[in-house]
Amino acid sequence: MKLHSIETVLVDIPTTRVHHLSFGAITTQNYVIVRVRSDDGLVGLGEASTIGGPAWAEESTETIKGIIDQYLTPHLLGRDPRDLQALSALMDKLVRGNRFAKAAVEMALLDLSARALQVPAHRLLGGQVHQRIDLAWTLASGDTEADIAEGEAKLAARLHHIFKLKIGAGDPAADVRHASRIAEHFQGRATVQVDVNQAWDELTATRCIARLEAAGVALIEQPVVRHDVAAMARLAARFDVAIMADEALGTPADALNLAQRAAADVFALKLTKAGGPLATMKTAAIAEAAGIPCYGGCMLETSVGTAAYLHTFVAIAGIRMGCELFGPLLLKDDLVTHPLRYHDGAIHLHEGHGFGVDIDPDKLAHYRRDRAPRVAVSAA
Ligand code: MUC
Ligand code: MG
Repeated sequence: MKLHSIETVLVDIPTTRVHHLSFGAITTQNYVIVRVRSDDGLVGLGEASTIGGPAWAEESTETIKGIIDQYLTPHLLGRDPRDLQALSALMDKLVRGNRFAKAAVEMALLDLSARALQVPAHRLLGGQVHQRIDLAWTLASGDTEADIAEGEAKLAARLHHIFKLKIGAGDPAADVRHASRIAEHFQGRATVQVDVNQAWDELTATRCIARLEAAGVALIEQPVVRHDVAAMARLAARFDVAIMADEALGTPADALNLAQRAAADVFALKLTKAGGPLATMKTAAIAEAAGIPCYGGCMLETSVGTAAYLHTFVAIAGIRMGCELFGPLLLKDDLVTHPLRYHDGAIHLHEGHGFGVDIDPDKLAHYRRDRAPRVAVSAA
């Protein structure tokens, strides 16, 4: 079997509401959809999702597409897509960094390989250890009472019992009041955690985390800038509340560094920031060796990327802190013929070969950027 073509399509899909993060507010999510085809006509799907363009990490959908088209595709065509390890190593040799781009391609190669072998993608990663994964929802409307109402609706629908709040955009004291009010409101009925997305310095983090911990917040995600591993280690040592590494944890080498320095109690895994499913599995192995539990993070993927993440996460025993694969639920529309199933506070695996999802051609035609230009990000 040989790789015949690699197609990259830029897609923009509006969100159901404004999503506020420490660095901006999102009304539209941006994607690169990767479609690889083999010489015998099979198709594999991958996706790179960015939040706020290059505001969360360095890559934007435009750079991802450029890297794939210009620097990866010419070297991958003609190769056997089932040589996942070899092609992953080749991509690392050809392109330094740009892990979102490589992840999207590797996802598509994995999907294609699994379809060729007529097995679910998780089989190629060692098989499924989780039947379901608890599913967090992110409350980020920018308004405390609106967040509480949204959380109540999610609880009533039995969709979620873990809520993540996005804070760090404004006055830290106001953020603490906002998060404390929500944590106290849902106490005993839902778990509340916060994602600061690198917004605080260590002093601010020390003061705020003490108050968040007292209010019952269960987990603090990426409180300080990603390179300040020393500050994360001091915070992790100082507080009982779990400190989770997100932006600080990209590669398996980052995982090793964080583990050796005891700089995080929990690792947030994401296929894109790691560089693909294989690097995510390596990161999870380091976490397991270090006794660090993992959380299944997301970048607000469509059902394409979400299915890729899910097939990887169900194969990782160390995912014990739930996941946030709710991207499709925050989008006004999706790209696949059969969206993923959500119920009883969890996301459930699709049956089928590969990732088990197929592109709906009408949806792709409607949302692809070269047919319908859309605004990417609005300022906070
Ligand atoms: C992040 O930093 O975890 C995923 C969902 C969300 O609301 O933000 C993210 C990215
Ligand atoms: Mg995060």
